[in-house]
Amino acid sequence: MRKFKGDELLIATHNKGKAREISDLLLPYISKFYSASELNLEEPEETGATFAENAVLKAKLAAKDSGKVSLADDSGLCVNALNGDPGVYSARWGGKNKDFNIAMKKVNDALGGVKDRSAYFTCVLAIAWPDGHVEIFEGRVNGTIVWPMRGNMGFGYDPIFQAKGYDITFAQMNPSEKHKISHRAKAFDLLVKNCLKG
Ligand code: ITT
Repeated sequence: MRKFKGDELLIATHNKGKAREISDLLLPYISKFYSASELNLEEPEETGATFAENAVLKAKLAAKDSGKVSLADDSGLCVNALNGDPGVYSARWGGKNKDFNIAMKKVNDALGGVKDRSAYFTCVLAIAWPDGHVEIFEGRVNGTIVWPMRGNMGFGYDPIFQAKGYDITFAQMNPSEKHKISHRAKAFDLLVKNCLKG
């Protein structure tokens, strides 16, 4: 596995909520971050059929366009009774305006009266070097879809996701609490252990 030895990293995301969480999680390890939007990098079309394909596509393109080692995150909410939807389409369920109130309502409406409201968030991180080398890591957190929405922290689907063993949603948790258990935090643990340390 290739180690990242530099101290500058490009975060290949145009999602502000994600960028905030990623910089929180990487703060102890990286001294300088760039973001894809700050460098005016084009937002690629996510044509992959899986989280891993999309994460690799985003990281490789950013590394090629910027010449910097780039980290991409492809993530989403998978609802078991909906056969894993919205899944890789999680961002797209918010429509053109990325309105997650609409997306969350769509999830709840699709569930209707179904008893099984189990779901998980997944996060695949891809770190790509300008020479095309890539490493990938995945994290998941299991939980339940709740309704109505609760809380105003976090981003995306956080107001309707309650992790297993908790009675508050991700949007009701302080960021430091979410960072202890989230799908993103788990993927980051693997990234740090395998690529950033030693
Ligand atoms: P980039 O591709 O530019 O990173 P994006 O928002 O398009 O931004 P994705 O394609 O990975 O990112 O879509 C993931 C969606 O899943 C994202 O828009 C959120 O709505 C949702 N999501 C991912 N992680 C989440 C989290 O921790 N809490 C709530 N929602 C999350």
